[in-house]
Amino acid sequence: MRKLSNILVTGGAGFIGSNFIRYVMKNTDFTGTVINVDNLTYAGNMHSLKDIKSEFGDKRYFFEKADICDKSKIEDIFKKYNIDTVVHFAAESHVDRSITGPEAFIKTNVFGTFTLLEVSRKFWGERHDVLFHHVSTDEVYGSLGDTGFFYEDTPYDPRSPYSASKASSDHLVFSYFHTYHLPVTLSNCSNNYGPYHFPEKLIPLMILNILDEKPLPVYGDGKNIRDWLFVEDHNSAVWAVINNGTTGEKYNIGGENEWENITLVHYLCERMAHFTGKDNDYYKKLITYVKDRPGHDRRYAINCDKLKNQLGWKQSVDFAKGLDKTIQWYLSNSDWINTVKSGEYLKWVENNYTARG
Ligand code: NAD
Ligand code: TDX
Repeated sequence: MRKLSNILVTGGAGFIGSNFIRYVMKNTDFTGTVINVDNLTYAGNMHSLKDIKSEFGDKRYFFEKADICDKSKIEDIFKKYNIDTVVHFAAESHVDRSITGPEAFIKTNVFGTFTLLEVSRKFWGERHDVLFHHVSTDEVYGSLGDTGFFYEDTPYDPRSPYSASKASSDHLVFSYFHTYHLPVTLSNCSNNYGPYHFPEKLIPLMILNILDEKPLPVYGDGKNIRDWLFVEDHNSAVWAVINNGTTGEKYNIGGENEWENITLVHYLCERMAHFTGKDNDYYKKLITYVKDRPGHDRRYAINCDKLKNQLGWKQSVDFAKGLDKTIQWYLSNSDWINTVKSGEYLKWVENNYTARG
């Protein structure tokens, strides 16, 4: 087990990063300090960490507003907090946005990761008791047909500017391991869902549109398949890797839980009807097929035996429970929803769906 003291979490105001900080502070025996570095793009939300700030703020939890591309600011943060661990979540994360505006993805996901690697290398020198953990995605492996799984040694075949930028960052991370012996680990995870998920992504978008009785846009024929994992289970896996993973290695993380989009949307409509006291099929009339996402990957499916066998990880929340928990969270957190809706989100949805027709 590694000794982690001062963990720099990038992108900690985003969906998975904020859940990670909550998981580490509340569900583990970690006694050190977390420094959240985030430049608060449209996807960053300080409201997602209100409870953490009031319980641990300025004692064991610190926030620094900074762009990961800003080398001198990141250097200052490394010095100020004597960082020994980096858990790198910060990214532009939405495939649709990468299609309409790829530049930000190259900047943050490629150049930002490079900047963090450079600062880590310089600050840590030859140290072995430090770690750079890079959080990546299963999308780097490309698209599957009806059968098969992504394994850790599946060749990379990214199809969208988003997945290409994540693939580039993965390669950079391993290049720093091989060239400079920087201690690194990497994880490639499938689709997450859960509380604090920004409502441009399928599940929270559908939940909020159902609440407003707005159309539920399903891309193409609705038969694309994703593997869904509750966000806390992703974070327990990242925690297992940074504590016990082998440097220079990558670990797949997945839910072993494949759903066709249209089947998932039907199920979501039924669960929402259950919670809002409507007839089972009431919300299904909102389902609207729209133009497909260009280059839409057909199927993702992850094999995560390495993580399970080598690090003893297992998921703790099955999909039915996790989805109900998620719906209930959105139903009881209208303050959070309102902060999100007052920002850039609404503008983007309007433009995006007008464009898609
Ligand atoms: P998100 O979009 O919800 O959050 C990203 C966060 O990064 C935001 O708080 C944003 O403000 C911050 N950020 C963006 N650019 C930055 C910059 N230049 N400097 C500093 N901060 C910046 O994303 P997420 O869904 O939480 O994803 C987190 C990570 O997990 C990403 O690396 C993503 O590729 C990966 N991932 C996500 C999923 C998923 O299903 N969401 C699955 C697998 C892997
Ligand atoms: O309105 C929608 N209608 C629809 O049919 C949206 C937003 C999505 N979809 C489809 C596209 C995908 O097949 O649903 C599926 C899931 O879409 P997203 O939620 O946008 O996720 P995806 O593109 O699969 O990528 C996600 O998982 C991997 C995250 O956004 C990435 O950051 C992560 O790396």
